Formats: sequence, structure tokens, C-alpha cells
Amino acid sequence: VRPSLVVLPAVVALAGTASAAAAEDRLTPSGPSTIRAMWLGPSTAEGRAPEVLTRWSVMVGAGGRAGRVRLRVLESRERATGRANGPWEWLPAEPGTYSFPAPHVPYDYRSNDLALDQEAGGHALITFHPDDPGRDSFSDPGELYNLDVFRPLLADDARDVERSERRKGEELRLGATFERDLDGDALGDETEDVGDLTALSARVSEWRDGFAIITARVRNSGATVRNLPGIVRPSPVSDGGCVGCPVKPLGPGEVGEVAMSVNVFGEGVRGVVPTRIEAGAEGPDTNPADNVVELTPNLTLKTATLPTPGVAVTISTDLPSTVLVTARIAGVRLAREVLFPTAGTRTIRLTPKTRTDRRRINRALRRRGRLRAIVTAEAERGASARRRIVFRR
Ligand SMILES: [Ca+2]
Ligand SMILES: [Ca+2]
Ligand SMILES: [Ca+2]
Repeated sequence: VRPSLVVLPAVVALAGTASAAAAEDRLTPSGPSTIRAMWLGPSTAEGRAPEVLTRWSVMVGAGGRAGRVRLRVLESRERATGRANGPWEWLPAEPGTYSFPAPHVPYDYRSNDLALDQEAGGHALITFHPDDPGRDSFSDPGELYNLDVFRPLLADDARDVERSERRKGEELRLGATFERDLDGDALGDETEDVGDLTALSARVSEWRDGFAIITARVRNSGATVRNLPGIVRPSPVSDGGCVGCPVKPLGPGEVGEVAMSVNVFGEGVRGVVPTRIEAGAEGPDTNPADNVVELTPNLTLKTATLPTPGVAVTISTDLPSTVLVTARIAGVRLAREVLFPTAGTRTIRLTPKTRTDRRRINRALRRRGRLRAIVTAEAERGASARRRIVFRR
């Protein structure tokens, strides 16, 4: 998602309807004042994710003055009530688009108005839309754009201040840049809320009603808190989602667990267990390569003794794997590699390959007392399972 630059919602609302009367450039009022861009048209009412104001910009035309200006964020009401103020900035007279950092406050363009404090005034920042008799007041830019002027400058903590003047048809070319801020830390999640998670391991930790619960261990390898660590939803999208979210924020150096469910056999839209997952948080990652980790297979083992002598081993894995199965009996090591191209179950026999090994085991079996053996299965990324078996009591 790219940062959204919105000059005014009107730009969208009026697109594609050529105005009969030509717009012209104008200057802002001379002298110190606060000038507020007022849009009197409709705006949409959809629910928006939390957003934070990050920058503001103006488009300077020809023929104006230079001078100091300052951004004001106001409540969207007839009378002016302040919410936040930027620092004073120097605005050149040369035509161009100038962008400045904004006070980072929660921002919804439908419930906030933007204004500028100006000292000298006379800046080339206005597009004037003449009245268009061919349009009704709901579609005539000459009616919808207005510039409210407050003299003297609005106080920093202005409340319910009446405007001094409303200039019809004057569009202040002032735009806001804002970004999603899901964690509400006033850092834009698209460009500012940067960090570095590392995915250490992941596996299917549990099954619930046909949903695989995938749990991952993640480390915060960066210098900033990650407020919304989690697993990025794989595509194609199946039912499921974040489990136990939001989890606790992860501080620098901390290791934590995040989880996600995927519908594999349950009701609804099904998917498959992913072979790898990607860890993510609210903002960009400085080293995305280490956010991805392959799932560690879950291995299970069943064993039975053989008269030959030897051991029968039944291995199950929930992922494609290469499993090394070993047994230690009376100091003899028996080993076999078992390939699973897909998840599944296989039974193999581990028996001594040489006559010497067979004799050694048989000799141990003839002695008094128990003969114990350890059977181990090991696969990728540290997956292992182990069973102890008793040959003779
Ligand atoms: Ca944020
Ligand atoms: Ca954050
Ligand atoms: Ca990373």
C-alpha cells in the first residue's frame, strides 16, 4: 500500500466533469492570518483503518510572495478548534510543490480540516473556481471550495473561533500525506514504523477442528519495538487467521511466539499447510530475507522388536522430509535414511548388516537382565523423536 496523497476529497468527486468556467490562480490574503481550506461537498463514510498524518505539501504558483507558514490541524466544524500545530516553515516564492513534515496525529480527512498560519500572506496557493451557473450547488466547484480566513492568527489552543471571512470558490492547494497506523504509535506503518524481525522456527503445534495451528518463534533483531508481530497470511487465502492476537509487543532482542491457523480439513474455505511462513509486523522490515522460515516437521515414532534380531520402526511426518532413523542396541548402531516426498507414514526394519553386529546383539540378548535400546528419528531443522525399547526382561 502506498502512502495516500490527498489534496482534497473534491478532486475525486469532481473528476471527469469538465468545468465550463475556467479556474484561475489567486494569492492568499495579505498580512497575517490563519487560512482554512473548507470543502462543503459530501464525503464518504466508510470505516477507515487508523491513520496518522505524516507530511503536508503545497503547490505554489507564479506571482506570489515568500514567507513563513505553519500547518494547523483543526476539528472539522464551522468554528475553528485546534488539534495540532506544525512548526513554522519557510515557503519560497518560486513555483513548485513543497513538502514538510507534519505533526504526527491520528488523522481522518473527513473529520479534520487543514489550515495554514501565514505571516506575510500573498502566497500563490489558491485556485479560484468561478461560479458556474450551469451547475447546482452540489457539483459547482465555485460553491464547494471555500477559504475561511481568521484574523488575527488562531491561538495555538483555539476553541470555537468564528471566521473573519469566507472566500467562495477559493481552493487552497494544501495536501496531507497520511499512512495507516494500526498500532497507534504515531509512526506511519508504510514508511516510518520500521524494524527487523527474524523468524527462528515454525511448526504445526496443534490441530483444532480441521484447522492447523502454526506456531512460530520470532526474534526482534532490530532496535525498535515491534508492536504487532505475527505471521503474514499466505496466499491463496483460506479460512483461518491470527491466533491469540494481538500478541504482546516484542522489544529489541526479545524472542516471542506468534501463531496462525489455516483451514485444512474444517468447514469453509480450505487451504493447505504451508511449507514455510513469513513473520511480519506493522511496518517495513529492514532485512526481509530472514523473516521466512521453513516449517519444522513433526515426527512420531512407533517401534516393535524383531526376532531377527532388530527393530521395526513406524515413522510419521506432517511435512515432506528426509528422516534419519537410528537404533542403538548393545553398542551396535543401526541406521537408515527414509525419504518422505509428501507427509505420511512408513514402516521400516532396522537389522544388523554384518555378521559381527548380529552376533554382538545376539550375545547381549542371551545375557541375564534387561536389554534396552534407543530409537531416534531426526529430520530437517532440528525435528526429532525418540523412543526407548526393551528387548528382554
Ligand atoms: Ca505505527
Ligand atoms: Ca510500531
Ligand atoms: Ca528481518
